[in-house]
Amino acid sequence: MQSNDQNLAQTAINTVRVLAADAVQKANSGHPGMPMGAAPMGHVLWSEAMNYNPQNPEWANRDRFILSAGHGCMLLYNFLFLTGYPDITMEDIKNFRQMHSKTAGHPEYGLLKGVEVTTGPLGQGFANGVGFAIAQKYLAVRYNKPGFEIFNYHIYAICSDGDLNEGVSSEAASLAGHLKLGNIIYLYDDNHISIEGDTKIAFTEDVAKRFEAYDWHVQIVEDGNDIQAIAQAVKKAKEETQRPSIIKIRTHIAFGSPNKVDTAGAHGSPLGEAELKLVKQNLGFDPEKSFVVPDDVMAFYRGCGKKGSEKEKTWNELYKGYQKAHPDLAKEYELLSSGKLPDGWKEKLPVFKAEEGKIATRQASGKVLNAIADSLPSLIGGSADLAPSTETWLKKYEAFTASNYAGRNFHFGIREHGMGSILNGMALTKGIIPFGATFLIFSEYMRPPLRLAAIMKVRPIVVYTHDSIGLGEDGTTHQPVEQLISLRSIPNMTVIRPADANETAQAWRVALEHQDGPVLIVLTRQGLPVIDQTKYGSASQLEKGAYILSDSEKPKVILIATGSEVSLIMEAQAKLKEQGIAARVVSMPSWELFEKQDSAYKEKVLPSGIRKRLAVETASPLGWHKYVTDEGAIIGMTTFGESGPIGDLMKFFGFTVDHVVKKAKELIS
Ligand SMILES: Cc1ncc(C[n+]2csc(CCOP(=O)(O)OP(=O)(O)O)c2C)c(N)n1
Ligand SMILES: [Mg+2]
Repeated sequence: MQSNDQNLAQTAINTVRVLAADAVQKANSGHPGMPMGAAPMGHVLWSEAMNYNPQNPEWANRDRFILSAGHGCMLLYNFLFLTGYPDITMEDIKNFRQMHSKTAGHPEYGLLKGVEVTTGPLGQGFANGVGFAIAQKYLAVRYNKPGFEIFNYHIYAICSDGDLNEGVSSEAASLAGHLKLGNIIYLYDDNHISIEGDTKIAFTEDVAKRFEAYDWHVQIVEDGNDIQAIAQAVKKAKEETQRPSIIKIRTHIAFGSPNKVDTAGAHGSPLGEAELKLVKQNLGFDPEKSFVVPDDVMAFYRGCGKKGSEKEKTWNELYKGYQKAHPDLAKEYELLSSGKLPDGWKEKLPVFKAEEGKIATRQASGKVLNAIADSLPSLIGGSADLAPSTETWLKKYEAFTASNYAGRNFHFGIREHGMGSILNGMALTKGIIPFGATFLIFSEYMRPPLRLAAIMKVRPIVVYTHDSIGLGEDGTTHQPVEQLISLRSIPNMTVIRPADANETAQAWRVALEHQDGPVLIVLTRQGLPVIDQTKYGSASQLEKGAYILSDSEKPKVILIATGSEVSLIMEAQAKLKEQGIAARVVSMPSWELFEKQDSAYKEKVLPSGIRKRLAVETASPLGWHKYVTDEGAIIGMTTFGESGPIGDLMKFFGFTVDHVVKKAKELIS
């Protein structure tokens, strides 16, 4: 009996190998080696280690699986198909890497149910998992009650040499060890091969020692085909609750391929028809047949999937009891995990008065966050060691630490890249709205996760302060110039640069109501006047992306600005008026929100009949041409800034009332 089981397991693993090689061969593109080498660890995960229900890929207490080595996606697709996820069929396996198929060249969240996160850029999945783990810990302390451990899931990942080469895995691993995230179980596909050959050409560190130094629980499995040893190690990793676990598993890329095993050539190219036949012969399959799943293998994996359904049923019973015993908490979780927000939070948004004097938008943002925090328990976040500067600390709440997972403030450390990836993992957990913060210039250090959040249409909120040369003396290295346009160029991204304190409150409202894609709130270091809403209308118009803030009868010229430059063009408008020139002021906090408006609204704000338009923004002028027309002009930054006092900088680079007035007059003369 035992040996029958072993034979079946072996056939099952070989089925996964051959199916992966078949799909890559048919697509004539893809990565066969990784799935062939990692099939045994995949088998352990899907046949016994993980709790999942193919019938409900969104089961709240499912274990999360992340294929950090996203190129090996045929491994994931195979297991989703074989265990019975209804969203994927053999047809989809055969359509691997074809246009509009669910089985894209790297796993894509939202395209195929069961894929927890989009991966491919190496290192990201590893770090996303830390975000998933943080989210699990937060949900567990908030909602678990004695007798009702409703959230006890683990975060599994398979990561590769490439993942561990990438710096972001170090940032994330360091934080995970520090936070004692014992819910993490990572399997390292230690195959000694990456694209250029043997990993020893560039990667000779002692990975086990490295992770021990991060205070991880490290195990080594010498033979990646020994499923008992892998299963045993995973079991131990589950028992370890105080440290994240990594299991270093020595595998062989393209295992089963007589001529390509252990070669870099098997990483990212089809094996070739002839070699594929040899693989099949070698593994006991008919060399003339493709896409074969033996009946007993199918029955076995479908059985594993069914066991998962039973597990969810048991959990559902537990949850029913929880709903009775803790109705308020259950209702809260159900509301927040549905993406809705509790009633009443919007009423908590502060309204700022013009008499209050100047206030930096970062300061206003801090006030807003603290005003709404009580009513939004799902809102948690922090900064990359800049909370005092970014004003993102929730004053009534504690820090999230290894001994206090109820804390809502995160010390991400000076790890912007890691923070970005961790935010994505958090944002992918229903019931959590994460925010992060740093200086706008350091968005440079977190572009990869921002781009992935945009691809996935998930919504971390990122506060970026010190948004221009207006930060002054810190100089060129800290003064953003090209960042705004570069971020605006990412599809599905929403960039909001509010003009004053009230627009800042509205930026938070929009960010919290937005669901499909990251939102960046870009804020000043320097104080800005509060625009009088009783005189100029409500800042809630920010939701439209651009609006007429102040108009004149029959305007000859339209002044357009974002953020700190809005108050500047307001002053310019007044000066122009003194000189008998009618100007309209448009506050344009978000291009993306404006683009979503209908053409009638756009025409109202920027009528095609008024082509003399002047855009003013302390950033690269690139892209503004669209809004100013060929008869307009832009006052922007075409060079880096300089170290100096803000007043001198603004004067030197032309961000003065007189310069705006002069330019506007030039336009209409
Ligand atoms: C950030 C990033 N850089 C480069 C690549 C291109 N790339 C894909 S896989 C890979 C390395 C392959 O080595 P490994 O991670 O060990 O995977 P294996 O060959 O063992 O499957 C590289 C450089 C990538 N996907 N992501
Ligand atoms: Mg490798």
